[in-house]
Amino acid sequence: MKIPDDHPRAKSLLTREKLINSYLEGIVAASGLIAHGRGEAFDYLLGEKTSKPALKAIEAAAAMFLTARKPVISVNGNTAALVGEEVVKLANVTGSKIEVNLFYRSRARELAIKKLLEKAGARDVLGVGKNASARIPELSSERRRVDPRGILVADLVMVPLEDGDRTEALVNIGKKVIAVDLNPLSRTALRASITIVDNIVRSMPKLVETVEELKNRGVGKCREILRNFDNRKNLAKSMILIRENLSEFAAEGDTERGRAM
Ligand code: PTJ
Repeated sequence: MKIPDDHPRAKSLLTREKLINSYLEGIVAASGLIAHGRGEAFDYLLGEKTSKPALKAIEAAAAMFLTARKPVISVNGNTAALVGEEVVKLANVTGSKIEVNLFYRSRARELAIKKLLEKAGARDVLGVGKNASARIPELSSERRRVDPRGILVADLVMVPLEDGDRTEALVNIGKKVIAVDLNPLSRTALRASITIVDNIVRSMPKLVETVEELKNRGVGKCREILRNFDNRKNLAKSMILIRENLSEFAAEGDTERGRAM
């Protein structure tokens, strides 16, 4: 179906279309469509733009990438479908590895995601087939299967659009975790070292840009940014923003009612 360019929600509808097509191509899991709907609801409450706390988290995430020794970007179906190209760009500018890690793991989906990433320019996609031979302790889901050259030995793992249990397990085994999650209340958001509460479609290009800018300012600057970043405090700011947006919407409604009365 052609989405009219002048539709007020054209952007959002195009993103949905992308996910549906990727679902039909075997990249996105059926649950991934539901997960996106939950994200959309939070995005609405956040005003559908990259907020100040999100920008702060993006800056901290860029600093963490630039001071990491073995960073890995973990890719699931939704991430591949929505920002496959940006994942490859981010890996290139940060020297990160890319690893496929799926909750609903199947050989067909692993291969479809690998193909998509390779088409976007990735050279070595980890975590596919027998390469996901290591296990993360404390995890019983399919997410426990990792690549011994990637997540297993990483000091930093980026986990966009994650479901809570793995973030907790990764933190418990001493890894730093960067999450991207529109829900500031999720277990992933609360347990990650840095949580970017923003739509991945907006935040990934911004993260690439920020890494490129910060690269020229040296490791000292990165360390200073990280020293001054507090994830829980920053998450609280996203929650306050939702509250303020709701108050504003409610106040507008009240005025309308007032005028009508
Ligand atoms: O590809 P697989 O097999 O690994 O499965 C991936 C899904 C997404 C199905 C799986 O990880 C899952 O079930 O995730 P959850 O528990 O639904 O969590 C996904 C989180 O991502 C939710 O908190 C959503 O709010 C958030 N989210 C959804 N879409 C976006 C998002 N955050 C940022 N940008 C989005 N576009």
